Amino acid sequence: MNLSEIKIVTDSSSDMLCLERANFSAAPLKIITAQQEFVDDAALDVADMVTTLAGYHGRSSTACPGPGDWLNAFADAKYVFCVTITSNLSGSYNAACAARDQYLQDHPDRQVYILDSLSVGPEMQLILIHFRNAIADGASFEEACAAADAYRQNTGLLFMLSSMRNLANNGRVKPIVAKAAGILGIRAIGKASDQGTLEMLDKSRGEKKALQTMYSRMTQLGYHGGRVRIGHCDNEAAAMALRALICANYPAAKIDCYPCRGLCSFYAEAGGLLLGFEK
Ligand code: X90
Repeated sequence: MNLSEIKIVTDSSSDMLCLERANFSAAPLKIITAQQEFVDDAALDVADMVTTLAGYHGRSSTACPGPGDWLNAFADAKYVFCVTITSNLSGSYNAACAARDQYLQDHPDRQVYILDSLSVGPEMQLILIHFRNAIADGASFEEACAAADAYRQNTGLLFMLSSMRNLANNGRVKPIVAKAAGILGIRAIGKASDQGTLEMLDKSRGEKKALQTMYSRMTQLGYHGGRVRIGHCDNEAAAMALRALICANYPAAKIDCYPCRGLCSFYAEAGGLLLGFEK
């Protein structure tokens, strides 16, 4: 199987704008206020969006890609491998499935595989990279899809948030859960549950303690030196500090840090960290 025959597709909650050595496309989510709509694509000025939203006190919400957006992303590929944000927090997966049904009706000879990541951001990136590597290593399309599906069982996502206001306002967590993260100086730490929802684990006072807690949680969950990706919302220092904690014990670990794009910045809010890792 050749990578040039395959389109690797995701939505913008993966924070990925391109994927080396692959035909790649991301269907954008949108961040919406009464005044403005931010399309989460490569052209979005994320820092400007965060500043604008910080000064805006009206209602804000998000919208997932529709089937038409997904069809645009599939373009004209013979093989499509697609990873979506968790179906338990977004309609993105359902829209992608509707797009697949349409695509296969129009082109019965093609193949489309949709994988519900039950996660977001950096864990989606790990799955996308794993699929690409499997194909590059000579797997068939079916084999690489199965490998990505199996791999997903062995990756995890932890988060650290200092505000859960946007998550609560948009019904993604109960207000009572969000309250803990609203207290000044408190960082809420949690993980993506097996059902692809937010599961709270700890409340830490101060960032330094919070990062240590994140590190011990990831080792408890089975991390032992594999690949890691850390997304941060305007908090590179925390991402670097977490990387240093991991490196101190696993000097050979492959760890990449990156700034979140629009959707993750909206929900993780300023200071937030998203940690994807191999178990
Ligand atoms: O369809 C839509 O409008 C998108 C809704 C997305 C809602 C959740 C985004 C979460 C972003 C926040 C912390 C990590 C939570 C992980 C749970 C699986 C990041």
